[in-house]
Amino acid sequence: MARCTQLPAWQVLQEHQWEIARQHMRDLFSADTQRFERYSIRLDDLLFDYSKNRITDKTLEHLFELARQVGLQEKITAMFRGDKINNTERRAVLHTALRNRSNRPVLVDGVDVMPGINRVLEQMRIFSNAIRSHEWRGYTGKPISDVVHIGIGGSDLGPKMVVKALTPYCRPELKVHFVSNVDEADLVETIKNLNRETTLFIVASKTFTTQETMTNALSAREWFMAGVDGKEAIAKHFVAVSTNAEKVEAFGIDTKNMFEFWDWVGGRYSLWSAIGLPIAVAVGMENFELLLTGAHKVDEHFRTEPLESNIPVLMGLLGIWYNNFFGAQTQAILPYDQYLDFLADHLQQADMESNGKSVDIEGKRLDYDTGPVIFGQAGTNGQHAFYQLIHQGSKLIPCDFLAAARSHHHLGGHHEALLSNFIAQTEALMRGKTTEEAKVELVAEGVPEDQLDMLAMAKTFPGNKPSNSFLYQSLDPETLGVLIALYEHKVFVQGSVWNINSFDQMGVELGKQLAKTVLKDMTGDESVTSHESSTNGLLNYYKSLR
Ligand code: G6Q
Repeated sequence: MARCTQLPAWQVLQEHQWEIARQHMRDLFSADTQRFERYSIRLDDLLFDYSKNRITDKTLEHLFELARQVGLQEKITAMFRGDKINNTERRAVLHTALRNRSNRPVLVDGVDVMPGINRVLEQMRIFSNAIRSHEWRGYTGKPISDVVHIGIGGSDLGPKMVVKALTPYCRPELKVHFVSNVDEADLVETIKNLNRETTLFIVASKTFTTQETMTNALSAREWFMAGVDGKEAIAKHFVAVSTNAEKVEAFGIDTKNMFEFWDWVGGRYSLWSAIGLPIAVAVGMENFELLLTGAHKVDEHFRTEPLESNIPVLMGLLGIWYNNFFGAQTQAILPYDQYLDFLADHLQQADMESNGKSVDIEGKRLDYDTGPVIFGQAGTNGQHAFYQLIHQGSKLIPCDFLAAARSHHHLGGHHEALLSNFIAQTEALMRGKTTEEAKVELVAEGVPEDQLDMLAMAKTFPGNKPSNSFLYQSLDPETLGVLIALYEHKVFVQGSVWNINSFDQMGVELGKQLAKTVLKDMTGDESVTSHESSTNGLLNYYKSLR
């Protein structure tokens, strides 16, 4: 297949970029009073406003043509159909089947995966109901008050983000904690005030071999057993989520307390599987299913909507426009919602692990930019930190703003202040402030003539900074499902254009491998000489200090 950069649409976009680079969005808005209406899409109550982008009808036409030339529609069909598009691991990619509320059969190697998915969903329902109704009791007969989810990466970030996002749907008497870092401080600080009799651990690991998770799980088991008589108690306090029954059993967890998932669920796409068990426990299975419903709605939209009105397609193509034609290296995720505090962390993994690749699906080295650096923070905090660089720095940073029209709380004034900041920021980034406008303000403030030019330059904002806005009624489980799935498919669109495998993670595997070798070298007191001088030096200095 031809490289995306060799395609006619790519060449056209390169020439078109010269034209657009000279135009200011301020003028595009003045020239077209219908710009917002034309460049925004509704998906039920969610509004996706992409009008504050450096685009014209021509840009969109060329971007859609690029999508057609890379065969995006066929690639979407192949993913939903269960083709083994994760070619390096020879796996299908079917997180969409996990939330397939239509229950339409989905075949992998000729076998429908839906009955298995429904069976695990039922197991999750029974378990989460039992914990929440106090039917499930600890070894001394007390109900569970604290659930500690032990996992890392894809087995941690998704559920952690969702549980935080849905805090208003949680019960104060049932706390869900997350431990991921192998740094003992994480586990120690989490369990230090917990009661063994009322604590339940979920050990979540696709492979059940990950160093961090297994180290934490073993220490958690030790902590638990230190105060308990008899190994049978473990069955009431440890459950596992994994694809590896053998290892789960070897750890000492009864496989009847194991929740299965499958190799066609990538870690960073696994919150919809049993990896989402802490979500079901925290907010109830009905709310977990609403989360699935929201994601399924986006799946149907992504699968069937024409390119021109397809939100993830637009998100992906706009990202490509800045990444590959304007040289933007980053993207900011800016939810104006404290409950979405971990959204940027989750999307950072989803995007950077998926599209942080330098070879195409045929194993050929790429000569163009792929995935952006994703970062972000809940608004308004970022405004008092890194927004300065977005407004006046030398880098182009496309931003995504997200907010709910309604808050879960009713303290007067807060929500209006929050949303006014969101909307004002998108306007300021787009409009900027000319030197002339800055001068007029300074003169009105009585600034002396000799400082006028210098200050006016410092207070000039170039504007023309692109942003997307997502505005919806409230952050409920279904809406959250919608938002996450939109971003998952945006990542897919970009990976499809770049012709990379968005579903393996060799960089993560490397880390897992290296840590084992170095761990071996750390034991004993003898000097290490098997690495280059810096690694030897670090190991030997560590040995001298410990
Ligand atoms: C995600 C990655 C990675 C993975 C963790 C945990 O897509 O594969 O982040 O989720 O390394 O792996 P386990 O679930 O196997 O412990």
